[in-house]
Amino acid sequence: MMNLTVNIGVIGTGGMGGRHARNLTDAVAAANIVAIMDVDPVRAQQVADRCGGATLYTDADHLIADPDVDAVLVAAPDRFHAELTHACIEAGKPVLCEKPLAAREPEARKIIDAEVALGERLVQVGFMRQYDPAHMGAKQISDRGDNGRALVFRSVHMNPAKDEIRPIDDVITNSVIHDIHSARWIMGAEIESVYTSYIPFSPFQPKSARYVMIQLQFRNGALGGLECNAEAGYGYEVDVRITGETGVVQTNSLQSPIVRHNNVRSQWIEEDWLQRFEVAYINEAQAWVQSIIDGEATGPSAWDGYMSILVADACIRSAKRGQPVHVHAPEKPALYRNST
Ligand code: ISE
Repeated sequence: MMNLTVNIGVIGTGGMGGRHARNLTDAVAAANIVAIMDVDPVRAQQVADRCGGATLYTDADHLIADPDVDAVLVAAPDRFHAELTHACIEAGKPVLCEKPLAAREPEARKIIDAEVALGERLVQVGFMRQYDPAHMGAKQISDRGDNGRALVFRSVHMNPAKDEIRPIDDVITNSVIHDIHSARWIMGAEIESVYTSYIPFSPFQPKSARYVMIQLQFRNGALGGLECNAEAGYGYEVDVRITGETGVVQTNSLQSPIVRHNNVRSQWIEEDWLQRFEVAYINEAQAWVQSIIDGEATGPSAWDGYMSILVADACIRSAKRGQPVHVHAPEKPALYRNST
């Protein structure tokens, strides 16, 4: 049984890392930030000041090795997630790693192998939709069987416009990765094959993707459809819809009130994921801290992170080939028997 306070080191203090640091300071019980790392010392200092002070690092390995750090939150750029998570496992420290767990399947496989060799789960992956009340409610109703067997999963993921032309690999591994996890988690089934279609930002940038549609076939015979707009332009929306034998359950997850005024009915749409999933991020971090105190990892595991990347890699291959791609998944290690 750990102490009733978890001393946390945060790696990466950009938008996501800064929000996690704020949540751990203001909203998560039994959490105490003792160390912060960022290559930008000014930003790291600003976040440390916001969190009431912390030891500052510019080298992540030094933060991970700090004896005062019980657990690590990784919110560095995606390309560093796998090596940092692996370093935490080597140090025997619980880690909440933002998605994706890795940029590609082989890196994620190494993390699975390291946890299996250790014989203990230390990794939770930042699939925070699993802690979103709207998603949790939809899964609970679907699991309860109110609509009979779940036949079809659909997700719609509308991203605000960014001032960048995103390659399809990035859209899938950085954005659609959430939808892939939601599909596996809500349906409680593995994905057998994928078929990706997409619209590039322009005909002159054929490897870019502004709109991605992915058809899924699950191993249990269910179907899925993922839609991700990388350039919605009007705001940020994420919703899921599960069609069963006798009915449909779907989230209606705009959080703001509906306003009627001057013969107009309006509803403000969240600007980004930090606003839309504000509660989910707090719930996610609280569950992570509690799992550390309880000494038992919970939530999205390294296996969930691995399987999402395995499917994402298949989605990318399907986009490039223009044909369906089978997902060849290895046997799930016993360590993850309670995982999705
Ligand atoms: C971002 O990194 C997130 O994780 C958001 O949840 C997702 O909606 C967005 O597309 C990603 O870029």
